[in-house]
Amino acid sequence: MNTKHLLRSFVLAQALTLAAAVAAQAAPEDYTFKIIESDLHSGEGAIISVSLTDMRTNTPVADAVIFTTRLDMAPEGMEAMTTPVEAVASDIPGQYQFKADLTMAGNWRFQIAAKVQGETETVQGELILGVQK
Ligand SMILES: [Cu+2]
Repeated sequence: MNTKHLLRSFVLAQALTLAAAVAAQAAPEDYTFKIIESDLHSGEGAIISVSLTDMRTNTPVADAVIFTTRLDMAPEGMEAMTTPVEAVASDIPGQYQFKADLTMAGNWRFQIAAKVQGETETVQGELILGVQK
């Protein structure tokens, strides 16, 4: 093997390493939000528990920074009917809790946007909460 050949295989190896690194990088689709507590009733101060999971490894994602939430009744044709959402501390890694006044029974849409460590893009979730009387 001459020097030219050696250099060429070195460059190729570098390119392959780079391609592997890019493929291993996380994408927002790798994460999923899910409702934990499904027995929700209308009223003040309802607690909504949500889990965030890395689907590649099926592990909970702790320390995500939730920076936007919106809770409205869009599934019932009442998109303008919103209610404020307050983040509440959670002791369980990968679980996020929120407090809201669910002023009406029916289906609510909960939108979440989060920053996850190591993920440059925003991770977004849209969940439907079935709220009973
Ligand atoms: Cu409503």
